[in-house]
Amino acid sequence: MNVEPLEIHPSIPAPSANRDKWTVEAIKKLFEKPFIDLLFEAQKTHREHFKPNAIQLSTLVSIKTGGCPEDCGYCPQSVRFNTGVIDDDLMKLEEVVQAASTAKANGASRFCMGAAWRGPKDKDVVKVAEMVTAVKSLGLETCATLGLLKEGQAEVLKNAGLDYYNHNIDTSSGHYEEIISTRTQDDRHDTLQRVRDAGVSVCCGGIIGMGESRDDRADMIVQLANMDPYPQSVPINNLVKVQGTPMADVDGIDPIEFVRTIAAARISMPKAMVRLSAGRTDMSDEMQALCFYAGANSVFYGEKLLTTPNATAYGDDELFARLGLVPGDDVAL
Ligand code: SAM
Ligand code: DTB
Ligand code: SF4
Repeated sequence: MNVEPLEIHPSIPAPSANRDKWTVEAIKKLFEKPFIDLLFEAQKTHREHFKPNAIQLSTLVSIKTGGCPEDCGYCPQSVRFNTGVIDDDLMKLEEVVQAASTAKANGASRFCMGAAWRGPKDKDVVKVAEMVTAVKSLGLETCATLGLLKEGQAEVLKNAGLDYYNHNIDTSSGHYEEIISTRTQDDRHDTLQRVRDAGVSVCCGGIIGMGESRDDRADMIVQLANMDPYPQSVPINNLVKVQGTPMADVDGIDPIEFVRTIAAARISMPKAMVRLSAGRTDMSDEMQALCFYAGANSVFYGEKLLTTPNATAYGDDELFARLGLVPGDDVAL
């Protein structure tokens, strides 16, 4: 009997080993482990793929500040909240190059350009593309976070030399609507797909400490870990509570629970860079050390995040020296 070869429609994605690999139950089981066991497993996983004492440094710059039409409840740059952030137009190319040169001289290996847009217009993308090319020519890895991307925009950035695009899912699917109403999480997944399709590496994570439950944290990690492929870079932010935002007075996260979240990210996304991102000013050195032990191997380095203060470079240098952590971009085995 003649059997016709099975024709797979080109629009149907090929089966993937990663899709649906993790369940919320499996991630919750990780969270429920005794702390020492969880950290040991995370550290073992970490050592299979990364040098245990290496840390990568990224520096952020806000290339367009404030006046954003979106209503992300955590964000000091939303036009809807009175936070005292002073709006600023898109930075000039020379200013960005200057900031990137300084970041490089200070030891950063990745430079991330953030803009307070819902998403860029095509003419904005052309300008950011010029910045990307100029920053890349300094020998830095490039990252941009510009909001939702329309068709074709990721390709323009890729052609300019963009290495990473940061776009976070922020929280669980269930908690999301408590935080943001002007864009859905699906909108974010669409942008992430555009980034992947253009061949740009994905930097995607979220924020902890926004009043979410452990189930929410597990759901967020599952969404990240089941991306196909999972993000190359996973920023885990501790909410920076900014006066004037709806999240200014939310109860903070238990530090041990935060460390557990880092460990769950490391175990479920073994080869990703896990970045201990915003919110380090509220963390003790000991908490940060636990995060590094749990598998975080990157931080934002420099006095400022986008609009809020970061841990100081001086304090970080001291902390890395105390812990024997060696900054550099060569962190993978
Ligand atoms: N406007 C673009 C967007 O939202 O996609 C890019 C910049 S936005 C500031 C990038 C990310 O920073 C947000 O998705 C959020 O995860 C994080 N972020 C913003 N404000 C924060 C805060 N107060 N604390 C912690 N993370 C924050
Ligand atoms: C990410 O996950 N965290 C960074 C970066 N990606 C763009 C932003 C943190 C912003 C903290 C609040 C501020 O400084 O405005
Ligand atoms: Fe705008 Fe981004 Fe802030 Fe949301 S997180 S308000 S999109 S700058």
